Amino acid sequence: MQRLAPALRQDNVPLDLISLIKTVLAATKEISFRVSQAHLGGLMGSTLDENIQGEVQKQLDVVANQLIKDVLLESGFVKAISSEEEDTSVPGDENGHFIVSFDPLDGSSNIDINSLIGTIFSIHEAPKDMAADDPDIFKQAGNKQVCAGYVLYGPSTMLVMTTGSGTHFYVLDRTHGGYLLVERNVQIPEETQEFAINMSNQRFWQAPMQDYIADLLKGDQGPRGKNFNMRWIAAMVGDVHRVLTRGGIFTYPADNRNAEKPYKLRLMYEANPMSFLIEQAGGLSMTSEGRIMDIEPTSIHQRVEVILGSKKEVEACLGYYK
Ligand code: FBP
Repeated sequence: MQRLAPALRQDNVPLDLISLIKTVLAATKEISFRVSQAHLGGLMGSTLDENIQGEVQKQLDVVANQLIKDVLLESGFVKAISSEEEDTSVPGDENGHFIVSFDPLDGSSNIDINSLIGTIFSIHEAPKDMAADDPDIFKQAGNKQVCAGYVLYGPSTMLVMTTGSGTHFYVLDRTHGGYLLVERNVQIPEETQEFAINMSNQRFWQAPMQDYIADLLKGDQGPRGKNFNMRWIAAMVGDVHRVLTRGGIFTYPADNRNAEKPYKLRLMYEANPMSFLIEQAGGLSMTSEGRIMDIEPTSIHQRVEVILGSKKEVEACLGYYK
């Protein structure tokens, strides 16, 4: 099996980006170990602090954030970082060629139940004409990402990544401590009979989503003429990995629980990187109004609606919004 660096060189990835990717992944190997030992190391449960999103931080959120932040800021490759666990963007090296947005541990509510969690990252080139401490340095659309990926901490630790030449699967080989390529250019089936949504929010959804899901639940007795199964891992990394592996539709739609906050998932370090991976695997990743990666960001923690997965099923869902 091919190791990471030769696999990236085969995709003509520039050497400085390969070095940055290896830097991010070095931190994920440490996180993978800490996650597996969390109970033994007293790292379960929450801290007393909240992040800027108003979420109580888990101890592992803080540990993972610090590990990634430290290796990136001392690498020399990074002009600035933005993280789910950092209130503002953090300046790095003025000569850094890249900026990195990341969710250190996605699916935090799964930590205490020993379920699937992961690290999500998104890399853009750093604007040369902006200072490292300029908060607008991250106002770049997802369609300008040069790399995106996630590491899933599950039965095996898996890396799923794209640099614009397809979406590839890697597994962390614990014998030599490196990621090995296990599947190149994964392709999402266009059709599916599997959907993922948090059904407990149903009464808060907009009418088109209510109608779309109602027709899925009618199965072969309804207008879709086939039965659909439901899955919800409550960690985007897990639900998206299932979609990349066997197809499906994953959505966190707008809802009216809180008029100030109609959306749940964050654009910069959840929706954009997942969209790059999904599109590179032949799927679609949209809001009910357009392509997620064409959204011009306004803030590093902004939230968006997400409807992604098997091409024909996402199109079917969007048909209800017309
Ligand atoms: P964080 O855990 O990083 O805050 O991410 C948000 C998230 O956990 C997603 O990974 C997941 O898809 C969603 O929230 C689950 O939402 P809910 O709690 O409504 O099931």
